[in-house]
Amino acid sequence: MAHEPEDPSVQKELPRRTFLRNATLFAGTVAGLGGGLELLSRRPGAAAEGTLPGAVTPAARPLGPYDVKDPITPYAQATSYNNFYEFGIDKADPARMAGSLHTRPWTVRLDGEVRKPQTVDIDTLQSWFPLEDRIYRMRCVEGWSMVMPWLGFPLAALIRRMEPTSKAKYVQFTALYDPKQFPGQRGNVLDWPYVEGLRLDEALHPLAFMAVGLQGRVLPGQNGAPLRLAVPWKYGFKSIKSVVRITLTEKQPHTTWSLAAPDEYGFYANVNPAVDHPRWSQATERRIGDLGRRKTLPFNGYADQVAHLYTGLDLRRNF
Ligand SMILES: Nc1nc2c(c(=O)[nH]1)N[C@H]1C(S)=C(S)[C@@H](COP(=O)(O)O)O[C@H]1N2
Ligand SMILES: [Mo]
Repeated sequence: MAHEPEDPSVQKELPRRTFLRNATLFAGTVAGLGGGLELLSRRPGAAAEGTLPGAVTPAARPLGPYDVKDPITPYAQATSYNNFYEFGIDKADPARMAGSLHTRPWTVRLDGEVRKPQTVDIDTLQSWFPLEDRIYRMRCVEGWSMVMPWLGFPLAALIRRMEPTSKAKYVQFTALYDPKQFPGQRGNVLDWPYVEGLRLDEALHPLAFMAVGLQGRVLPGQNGAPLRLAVPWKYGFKSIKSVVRITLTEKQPHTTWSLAAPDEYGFYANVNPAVDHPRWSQATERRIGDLGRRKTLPFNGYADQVAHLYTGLDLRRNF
């Protein structure tokens, strides 16, 4: 199984996608999540509970150093056009199926090369950090992109709290494995559970973020509730959803897409318009909501902030 190119000119037999088909389904998913109002009310400048649907427009606050100025992708589109293969391979499957995912109670295992391995409840984990807003670009390897207003905390804050040993060089993330909740896991379209990884210095970069909310609301199931990674300078598949385990490792961890197709998806997966996917160009992308295509930027436009992490690394070989 592989990603599909987004540009219909690449594979003409692909059906045209309808983006708004399931736009009305997200409301039930959001309302059903426990802990959500508490989470939102702890957020500085959060909207009152009553305004939950259509709440805080992140653009209404001053932009911070980690925000992009691009117009944000409408919530209805960001929550109805998704890749989340645990729910199915169609872009509409996650929104349609997300009601089967129960995100409370939920625990996250923090282990590996750390001083004190532990299993922590998601609400406790969230309470460790002040929640921040981040407006990030998200560029899928298939050639489409969105602008996502996340709510969450820097991954670095969590890793510091885990107290890495001197052997820790990488971070491995594991998503939930539960075929009862994830219909896609009843088949073997990918090896389950979905796993991802970062080098420790990448994970400690201030842009690497753990999201628990989207556009001022509790993260919907289809976007990776209750906890998902957001690494905006890498292709979207690195940003693993519905995380249950974070493990510090000495060796480079396995990652789902590079196991599935090692010649197509590398460990680094930095957005790079100069390195084409074997089956399509990565030079351009379509911003969801736009008609035309735009140029893809090196490191998804975050080169000034992250390029230094890769000095001396051949980005063609380490794609
Ligand atoms: N657990 C899990 N995480 C995942 C995926 C997945 O199939 N399973 N898909 C990835 C891909 S390919 C992309 S593009 C993004 C999409 O995130 P979004 O739906 O919130 O835009 O999630 C990533 N995280
Ligand atoms: Mo993707």
